Amino acid sequence: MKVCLIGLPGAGKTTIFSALTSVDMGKHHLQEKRKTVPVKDERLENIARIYNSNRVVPVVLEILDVEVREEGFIPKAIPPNVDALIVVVRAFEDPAFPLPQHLVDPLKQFRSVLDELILRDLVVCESRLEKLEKSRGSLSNVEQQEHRILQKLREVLSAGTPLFTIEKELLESERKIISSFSFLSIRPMIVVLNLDEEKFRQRSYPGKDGFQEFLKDLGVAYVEICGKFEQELTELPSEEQQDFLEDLGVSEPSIVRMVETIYRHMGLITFFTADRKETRARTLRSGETVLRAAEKVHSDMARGFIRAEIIKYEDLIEYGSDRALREKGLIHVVGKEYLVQDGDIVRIKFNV
Ligand SMILES: Nc1nc2c(ncn2[C@@H]2O[C@H](COP(=O)(O)OP(=O)(O)OP(=O)(O)O)[C@@H](O)[C@H]2O)c(=O)[nH]1
Ligand SMILES: [Mg+2]
Repeated sequence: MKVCLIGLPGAGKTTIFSALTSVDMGKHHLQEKRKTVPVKDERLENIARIYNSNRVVPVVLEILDVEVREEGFIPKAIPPNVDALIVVVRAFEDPAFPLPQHLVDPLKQFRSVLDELILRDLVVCESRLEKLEKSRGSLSNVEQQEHRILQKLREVLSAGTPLFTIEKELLESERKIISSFSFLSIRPMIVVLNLDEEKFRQRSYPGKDGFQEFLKDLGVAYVEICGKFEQELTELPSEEQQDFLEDLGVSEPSIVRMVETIYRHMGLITFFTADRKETRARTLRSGETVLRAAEKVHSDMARGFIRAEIIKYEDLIEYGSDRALREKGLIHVVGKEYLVQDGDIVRIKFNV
């Protein structure tokens, strides 16, 4: 999974990147501005212990901190395969990096980033529509469909609305057609509110209620982080970090809270594959079938899918071995339509 940090210059993107990834900010400009962090999941080790796996492979989250272009708030090139956008909004004062007066309000900051995303999508949409309209008489069926969808999208964007608000209504065939445009505003969005220590401790800042309400109505997830404080913590030994976090009033580092927010917002679940060789965590969207899970493991498994065996995590922990589970009838044989649940241990039987 891949996420990209965007936001106003000086909003604290690099500070938060460093807090989330423990990349040294001083060396940040020398390093690649992308880092993968393992997604912590205690179930993984527990499963691996039972199967005596040689290798344990967590889900990884890749975080990107891309350069902002001269004007505007969004990097010129957001990689097309980014799964979600993390919009950093600033609610701290820093006389060395003042914000323009009209952008001090978090909602206005967010709105200006959102408007830029929408505008960029609109430009892409219109330029393609123009081309299609030029050859109006000789469009293929697919092009006619494309024309119809793009008109619909243009209407949404022209009203100042991001595309993610209608993403769920699209047909699979429509999604496929528009995927090549790599629209920006179609991706799930999570706001990271970057607070200074005082405001973070008070859990309050000017405009908070209105901002949260706006995001909720629009369908954007929200998480508060004390960026600078946590960035500084990453420079301490990990035993000391926990005490400082507790002093700040949080039980876990912001990376944990952010991953949780991303999972919840995107409706993601975790399933596992496990044997002697390796125990591995993988993600799926809630409501996806075991055939889709097979596809994620290996395309051959999906192609030659016969059936799957499902073990519930709690059952595995309680009974401790495949043998005991089998005796209790707790290894469930399912067909390709089975909807995978969070915590399922999935074993695909296939033949190619
Ligand atoms: N007081 C305070 N300062 C912060 C906080 N977070 C970031 N800063 C400071 O704000 C300045 C800008 O932060 P960056 O992380 O570089 O911002 P950015 O979004 O990466 O900026 P660009 O890369 O220029 O777009 C730095 O001097 C940070 O130290 C915070 O929570 N409190
Ligand atoms: Mg930066």
